[in-house]
Amino acid sequence: MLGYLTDADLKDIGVSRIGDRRRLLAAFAKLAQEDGFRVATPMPKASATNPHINSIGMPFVPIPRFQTIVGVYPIKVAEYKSYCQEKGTPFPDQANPTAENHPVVNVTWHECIDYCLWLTAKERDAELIGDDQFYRLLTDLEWSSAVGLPNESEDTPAERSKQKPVYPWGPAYPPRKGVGNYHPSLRCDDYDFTSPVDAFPPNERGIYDLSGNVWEWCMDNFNTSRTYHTLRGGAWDFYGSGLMSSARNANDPFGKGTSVGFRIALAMQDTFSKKK
Ligand SMILES: [Ca+2]
Repeated sequence: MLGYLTDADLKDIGVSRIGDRRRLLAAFAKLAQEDGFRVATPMPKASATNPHINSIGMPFVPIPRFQTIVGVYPIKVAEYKSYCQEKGTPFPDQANPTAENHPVVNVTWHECIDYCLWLTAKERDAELIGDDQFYRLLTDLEWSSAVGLPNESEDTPAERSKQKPVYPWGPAYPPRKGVGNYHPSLRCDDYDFTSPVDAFPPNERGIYDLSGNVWEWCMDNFNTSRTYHTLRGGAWDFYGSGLMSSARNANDPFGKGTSVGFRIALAMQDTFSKKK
């Protein structure tokens, strides 16, 4: 289980030394500590064409190399509004024109973790997920798997950034029309700010919006200073090499931005998304 992971285990999944380990453990180590043999709860069955749909209607699909299943879309405005209403917290000012099916922005890393904890507790209470399963952000390496990158051997997201010079749409820059929502100067889409999460075709794993629209918070710290957390995917206000599949960005976990949102995953606690 998560609390007993060794440094080697954490390094294996990309959060060793760079992960906010204490926060991760405190946040998710709610697991019953009884002695004896435990049977792991099976992960929901899902495929690229037949996603698992959770209790609030979110689809999840598998990714290569990990047990984790990941959200097909970033968290939408409508979903985050429902959460804020249930929690009694104010919905963040989106600053720019948006709609219910656009990704929510202006959320801090810590607020995204709180969202994951809320959904985990909700589905555990309803006995829809086991007490060895939980929602969280994707790890940096899971995000790479989702976007189609091979295994990356560098230790930190900062060191992995832009090491593989390919874009989600192919090897050549700039993007052609209709592949994603990027900076208005590229003239490859019709959106000045965010766009609906399903405005562009999904990748071969059935995942939408990994490239462009909004940066997505990941679990991991960016580098060994442990000051900033990792962002992936580029956004509506970005162009250039920052749109590479392997590009990483970073921000203060208490910071927020009009082009920063998040995507969630359903993971196993006892292995913390150990490789298959
Ligand atoms: Ca655009």
